[in-house]
Amino acid sequence: MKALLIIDVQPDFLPGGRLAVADGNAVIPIINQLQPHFDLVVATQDWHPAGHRSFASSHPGRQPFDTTELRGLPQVLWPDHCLQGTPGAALAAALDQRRIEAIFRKGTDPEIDSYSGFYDNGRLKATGLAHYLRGRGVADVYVAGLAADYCVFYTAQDALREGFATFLIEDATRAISAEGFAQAKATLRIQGGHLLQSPEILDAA
Ligand code: VGL
Ligand code: ZN
Repeated sequence: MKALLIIDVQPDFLPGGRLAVADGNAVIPIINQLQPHFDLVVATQDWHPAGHRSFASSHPGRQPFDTTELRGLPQVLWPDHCLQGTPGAALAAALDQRRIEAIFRKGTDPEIDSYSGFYDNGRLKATGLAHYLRGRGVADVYVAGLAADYCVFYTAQDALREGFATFLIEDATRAISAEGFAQAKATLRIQGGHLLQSPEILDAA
């Protein structure tokens, strides 16, 4: 069984949003076209409480995109984004939600960031996604969405660690930093992940 994981396709990560990823809208029609080619489609939502420790606004004197440490882990300080229940945290209106069977929310613990759809950054708590996928007989996990160098990358890395054959669909993601994504791709290759383009799925027999 093949699953498509749609990561954080939320207005706050799209142009005009609070943590906009350049050209982020481009992933939506590709993801919509991809969905019927999978046995299972799952989405994640970044879903932060007000005052989350990953927000620069929670650290007096610090600016968005400064770096610091949180619980001993390196942490980028982000603009406030994806506040629980706000329009910026919804799934994007243009995303076809009909085939999405489950939505996993992350970043809900105010004290720790959570890039991966599987675990928080300290791997202290699981979201339940790995068990869910195994329970549905999934062996192959394809990852798409935003942002390529953060939540998509961390999700793909955890999928590998959890023993899934893992594929990152390059044209179905966009990055905050091009260098960050180049590094992420190199890391995934070393760890046994696969990189591919959507036509390889769409044009397959
Ligand atoms: C993300 C930064 C902060 C993402 C989420 O979805 O890639 N990036 N929170
Ligand atoms: Zn976040």
